[in-house]
Amino acid sequence: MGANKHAVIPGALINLLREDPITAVLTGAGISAESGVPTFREAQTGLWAQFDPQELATPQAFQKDPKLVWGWYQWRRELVNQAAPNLGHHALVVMEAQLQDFRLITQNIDNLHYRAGSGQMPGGQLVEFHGNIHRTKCVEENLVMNFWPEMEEMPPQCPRCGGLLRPDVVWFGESVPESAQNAALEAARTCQVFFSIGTSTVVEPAASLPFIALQNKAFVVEVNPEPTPLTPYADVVLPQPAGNILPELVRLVWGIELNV
Ligand code: BJW
Repeated sequence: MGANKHAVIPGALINLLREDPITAVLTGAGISAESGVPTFREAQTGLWAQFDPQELATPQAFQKDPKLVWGWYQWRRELVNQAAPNLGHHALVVMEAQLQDFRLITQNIDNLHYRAGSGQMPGGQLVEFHGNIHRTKCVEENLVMNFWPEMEEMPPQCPRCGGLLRPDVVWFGESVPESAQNAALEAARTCQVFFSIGTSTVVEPAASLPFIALQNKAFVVEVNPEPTPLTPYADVVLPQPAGNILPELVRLVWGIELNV
């Protein structure tokens, strides 16, 4: 794209979206930042400031100290319950409504895309690549639960087998569920436009998705105020907060003003 790569919303992108391309979007923690949810690598506050998230989000940490890891997720669950989807999330719902084939892959576990309304229209799809903090699963039987018994002793135990319950999320060293992996790969391979929004593009296998899209000749757009390993390769870089630039994009492409 040469010299105008960093221009704010180039006409080429606006025109391309008006042609109704097959579109895939990968989001990361940055899209929820403007909802007040700290990004994964941001310092945690208060009690949690002394812990490294990269060490807590592992099966080894849970094995060593299940109460500590459960407590961290409990704190984050409360935090996301108090948060609301922001204009960035809402703009992606508009894109899903306007585009006939739109796949949204999120690395976020906070459920904010779903709460905004994503993945709920014909032709739309929401793939939770790293799970969802509002579900738990039993470490013994992998039984997934949306509700679980509150117990004095944390973490709670599986009502069926008595095994410990853990959040139904993907930790470092664990595999992404096959169905999510397949859906994301298909989206990256078949799309004509790929957006990478608010992700550091370092955690695999999600970090490979925009590069797979590039290999398959998709037009790749990055939305992130900070550079990432994808930045030098993206066709368009929009170095701004997602909550500013995505509403502007839907306004310019479809004339839709977001007043949420
Ligand atoms: C804004 C903004 C605004 C701020 N607007 N933007 C190949 C090479 C090297 C390592 C590996 C490899 N393959 C596998 C690995 C190991 C590992 C890995 O990738 N490690 C890296 C650290 C190098 N991957 C795995 O272990 C994965 N499993 C796997 O590959 O299985 C196969 C296998 C198994 C065993 C052996 C070998 C292979 C699993 C990864 C699971 C990641 N899970 C987590 C935790 C989920 C639960 C939880 O949240 O607690 O997922 S880790 C964490 O990182 C979380 C996130 O979803 C994920 C990505 O983070 P994200 O979204 O990028 O957040 P941040 O905070 O890093 O960045 C925020 C960005 O937003 C920044 O860029 C800001 O600038 C930007 N931003 N405000 C727009 N307003």
